[in-house]
Amino acid sequence: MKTVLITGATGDVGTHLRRELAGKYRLVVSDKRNSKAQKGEKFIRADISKMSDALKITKGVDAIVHLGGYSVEGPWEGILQANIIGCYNVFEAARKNGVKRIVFPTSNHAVGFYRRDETIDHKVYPRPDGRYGVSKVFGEALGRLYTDKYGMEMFMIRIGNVNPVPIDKRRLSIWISPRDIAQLVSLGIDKPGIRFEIVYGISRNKRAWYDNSNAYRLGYQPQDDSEAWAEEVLKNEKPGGNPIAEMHQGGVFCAVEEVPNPAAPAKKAKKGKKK
Ligand code: 15L
Repeated sequence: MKTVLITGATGDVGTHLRRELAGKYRLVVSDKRNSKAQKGEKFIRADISKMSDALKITKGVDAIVHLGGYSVEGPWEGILQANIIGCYNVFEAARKNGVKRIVFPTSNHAVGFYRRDETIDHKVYPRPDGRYGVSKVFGEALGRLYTDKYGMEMFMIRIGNVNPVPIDKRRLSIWISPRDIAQLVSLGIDKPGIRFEIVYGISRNKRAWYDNSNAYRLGYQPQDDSEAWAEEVLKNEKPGGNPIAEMHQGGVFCAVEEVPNPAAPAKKAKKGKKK
């Protein structure tokens, strides 16, 4: 059984993957935030913006699923520490510890400024829709370097939105179910002969904006299609909205400076004020 490190393991995607991949791999899970190890897991608390922590967590593993980082558009300092420095530290620590295979969940926001009336494949030039998108393009470029220069094996998944069900019109095009993302991540861990690949992390959605033939070529067989929820989702959709967001695949990320960060610690209620 392979030993697989999942960074950013307490986040949304990490939580789905830990459940879906339990029993398939020996999981080493790490995060900046504390978490209880589940059955069969080993938890290591680590801040990947420190190289010493990155070296510690990547020791003795067979593959890395590098989810750790800032997961939405936001202030540069947070993105710089977590997604630029943190990503570099994890890739470099992997190289130093002899870990060859990295699955890197990049994002639809690396290409978010493509229009919704376009279908794009894995070969398009990046069009990030913010600082967060740029940090994902950095991870893709760093991966390419580590393949070409050091012979490491990189599987880049431009994830749409992982959720048990699609939550709005945009997500009908980019949704991926937990079991489909788990299948794609497993493919990235186990498929022999990978050098550097980019695939889209979406289910087999009828409304997809992506030509995901590269993923299919590598053996991905998604089980789900967002269309099953389309009627209900569209019924709840409000008309209007920001025209820039509506025109582009990245949605609101194309139009604002900050998107609420799901990983942010909950703000403490002000003294004297009742919740
Ligand atoms: C992402 O890249 C984010 O990590 C996630 O939180 C969602 O916002 C997703 O994109 C999305 O576009 O829905």
